[in-house]
Amino acid sequence: AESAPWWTRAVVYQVYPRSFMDSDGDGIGDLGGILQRLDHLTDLGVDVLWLSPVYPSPQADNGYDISDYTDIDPLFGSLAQLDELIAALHARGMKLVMDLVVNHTSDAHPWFLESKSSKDSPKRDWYWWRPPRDGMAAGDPGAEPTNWQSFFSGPTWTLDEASGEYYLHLFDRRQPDLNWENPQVRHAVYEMMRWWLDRGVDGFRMDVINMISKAVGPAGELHDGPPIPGSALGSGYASFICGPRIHEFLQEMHREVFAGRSEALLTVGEMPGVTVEQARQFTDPARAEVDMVFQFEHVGLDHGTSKWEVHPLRMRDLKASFGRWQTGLADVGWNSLYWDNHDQPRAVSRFGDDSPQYRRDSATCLATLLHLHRGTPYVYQGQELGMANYPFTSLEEFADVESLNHHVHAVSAGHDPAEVLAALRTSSRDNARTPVQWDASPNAGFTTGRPWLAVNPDHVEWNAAAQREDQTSVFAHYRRLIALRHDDPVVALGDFHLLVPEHDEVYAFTRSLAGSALLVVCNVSRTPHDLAALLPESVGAELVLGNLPEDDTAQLRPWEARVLRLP
Ligand code: ISL
Repeated sequence: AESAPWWTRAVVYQVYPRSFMDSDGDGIGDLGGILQRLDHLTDLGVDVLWLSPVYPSPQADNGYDISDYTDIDPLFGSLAQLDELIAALHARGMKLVMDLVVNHTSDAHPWFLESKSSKDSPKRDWYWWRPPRDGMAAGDPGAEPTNWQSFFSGPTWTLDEASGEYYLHLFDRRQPDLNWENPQVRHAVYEMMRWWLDRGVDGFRMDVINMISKAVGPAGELHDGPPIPGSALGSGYASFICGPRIHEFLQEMHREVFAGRSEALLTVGEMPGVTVEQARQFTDPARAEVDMVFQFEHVGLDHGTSKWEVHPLRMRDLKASFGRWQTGLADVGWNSLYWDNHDQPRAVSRFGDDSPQYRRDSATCLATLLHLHRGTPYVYQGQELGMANYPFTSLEEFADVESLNHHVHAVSAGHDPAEVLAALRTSSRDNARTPVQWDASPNAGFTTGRPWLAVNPDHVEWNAAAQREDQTSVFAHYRRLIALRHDDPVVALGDFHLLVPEHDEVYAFTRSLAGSALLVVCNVSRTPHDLAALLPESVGAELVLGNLPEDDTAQLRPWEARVLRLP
């Protein structure tokens, strides 16, 4: 156990800077604000801060569209403040992981401006430029080089009128994809990464890193994907999710950037669509690629044909999915564990029960369930306070490019605007992006100005100031879960074994290591369950951590979670 990497015992806290804390009254969170709130992280006990992008950016996708990789956007502060943050975190025994967004840049990045300037530009080949489809004229409907649909609606190709060619963007048109086939691109990225590590950062969260390799033929051919039902477009997944050179690129990156210093670092690759088998390869230490990946299977279980059509999560599906990931990465590789991030609606509203009666209990129950799995847990800002989805009522309240693009496309395709709005309300990423609720004052202590996105009105009750004083709060429960991982090697490293896989309302498993074992039981429903009948081994076991006041009955109360030590 002593020889296991440090991040097997660590908990990561994600800061989405624009919504964390505003120090200068412009309504947008900033580095100064993070520096003011470091005690919150220390008190919670987290080990690593992952900072979403703070680089210069036109902010088309809130910083995931970068126009300069080696500076800080004045909106957020300065390089000097970033240095201050690194030093302050290190002084508190925490590490800083930066977001690395290198599948694409902003269309305002000098590389793209140069690439776009002419077909003969030395940087033309740094991005994916293609002529219209054979026999078609630039701008004709369907003349795009492939039929791929963008993650943010519409085609993945935008025409540049001046050259008559299209450029590729898997996301918004203001996020052109870099061409990783070009070694100059790769080496420019590696140089930038070394520059940040030399500055003191402790690793990277790599944005959609499994999309950097595209399936491209010897003459530059790209291929249409299967049509998407009800759309003129197709899915390009087979061409860009874990493409043919992905392992080669990550291994090269490791050699060029991390070699010799990887042990102190944390690298996590964000990988939509990754399978367990692929993740096992990505995270096999012997292959030297990344430490762990963010997989998406569990956050897709409640999706219909798209993320905009959701149904309630079936607990058996979650168990089967988590179970396969736990087993698949048991002897080789490592899991990351998350419910929430800046792209997902709030878990307490989505998988829990955010009614007044059960909000606290379901938030702490879901937290216990996740944190007791084997893997590195990630806490997204506000999750530790039980922050919930926002009560959106009109389109004007949304800011997210994905939501706004979806609305335009869905309405122009003939969908009922009221239904599109209802889908945004449930599934929009803006649910996760409302400002952190520090206290009960008018802007929740987030800003003295006008917040860029509305503060949730529930902040008068749900806020950090109230919870820090309260030993029964969501915050206090997270603190105990994090301490437990630090203190108990069974939590960090124990083998996982799923129990009662078919049960719809009780999620149970054991963790065991060197003769020591924990039993974790979570009632993910409003119905009480007879624990002794369901899991007789629980009778008489010592309670290590629970989310409700201790009682000696064998009734598992609504949304109750217990961590028990087996004799
Ligand atoms: O958010 C999603 C689903 O609603 C995903 O499709 C998301 O776009 C995908 O997980 C990739 O996310 C990352 O890259 C995007 C950026 O918008 C996200 O914020 C980021 O986490 C493009 O850089």
